[in-house]
Amino acid sequence: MFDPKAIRKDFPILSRKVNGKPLVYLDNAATSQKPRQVIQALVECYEMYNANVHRGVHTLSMEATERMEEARRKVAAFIDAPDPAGVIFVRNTTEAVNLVANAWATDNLGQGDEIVVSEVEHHSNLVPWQKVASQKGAKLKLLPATDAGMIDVAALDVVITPRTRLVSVVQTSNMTSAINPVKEIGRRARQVGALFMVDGAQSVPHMPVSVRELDCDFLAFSGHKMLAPPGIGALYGRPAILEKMEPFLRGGEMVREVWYDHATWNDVPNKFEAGTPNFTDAVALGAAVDYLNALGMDAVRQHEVELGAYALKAFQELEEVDVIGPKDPNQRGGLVTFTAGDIHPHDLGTFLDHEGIAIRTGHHCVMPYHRKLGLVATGRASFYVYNTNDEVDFLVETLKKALAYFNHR
Ligand code: C6P
Repeated sequence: MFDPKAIRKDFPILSRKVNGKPLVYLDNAATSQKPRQVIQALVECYEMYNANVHRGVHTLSMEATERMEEARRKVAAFIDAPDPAGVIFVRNTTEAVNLVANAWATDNLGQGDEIVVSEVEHHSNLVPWQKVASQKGAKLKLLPATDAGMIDVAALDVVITPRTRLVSVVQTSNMTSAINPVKEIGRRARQVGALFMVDGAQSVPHMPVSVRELDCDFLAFSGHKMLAPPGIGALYGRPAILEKMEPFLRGGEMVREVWYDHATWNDVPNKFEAGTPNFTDAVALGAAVDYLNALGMDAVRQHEVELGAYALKAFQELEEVDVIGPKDPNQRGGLVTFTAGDIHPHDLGTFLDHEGIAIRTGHHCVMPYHRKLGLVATGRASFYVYNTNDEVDFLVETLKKALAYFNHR
């Protein structure tokens, strides 16, 4: 049985106090906390088999290499990738998008070609495309969102055209919480012969995601949002496409043979992992995958749907508070973004922090869509496997106090 109260015991940080109050950590969309099992995997790396990978004939190096490759196989299985060679370890989602922008788009886009993203994208899936578009004379187009903050399928045929070469969209929005109709978007991309990329930063940690089912060419995600350390993430790429791409970064490890004036490339995925990789954190990501698999991703998703539904209902008690995004908890990820009349979210965030509650306030790196809604900042509570209804109750009760305080100053 999925029991968040039992799960909490695996997370040492959750028993600390903040400002003299028990920590209520509701900033999981920014980064998640880490269970003992992941921390222990890191400690074991450094205590038992720390060495450079893919470079030594000595035992430690071979053990470290095997552990990293085992982690790659775990990550591949987690996203249902047919071949672990399609999993490239990167620092985070941002680096994954930049890899595709620099190693695929710069070589494959020309004047008048189109890159399609949506208007709810995180800056990571927008700013890299702005650069390639301006370099190559390509056009950056936006899929609009519905009033509920979900990418509007009605616009697919208009925005995605035979000139479109790449479509890259976020699966679960870190602002509106909407789970976008990515399969349909991918189908339309394929219809016009475009590649299809998915930003899975907020979906892969929270629900079953299958690259086979999505039929995507690229999927990007970050380890730190799924119980692993920061500085490790993955880009899945369809191996046949990765084979044809030029490397992103050049140097050691990504080469097969080097002469003074030229070089040939290593196999995929090593071709895209220049320099010494962050293998200890890759191993810890493997441990995080083990932990999530033991919980079961269907159960993780179910827990967040229930918690989200509970939070949406509880937020209705808060008079001035407006929740952004779909009303149906089944169409949302486990995060609730909100405004509270004229009260600045930073003031609310500071008030909550005094009570030990961590939420995120600001534009959440989704500045253009905030601007489109006429907002400068919002508050956001985001949930994960260890959060409970009691914490939602405490959040709502504290928000009530905050609203009373700021409205009667
Ligand atoms: N969103 C948030 O608080 P990185 O920083 O590279 O690990 O992930 C970038 C990223 C890309 N796409 C989406 C949908 C995201 O939510 C994020 C990270 C965090 O919302 C930090 S800004």
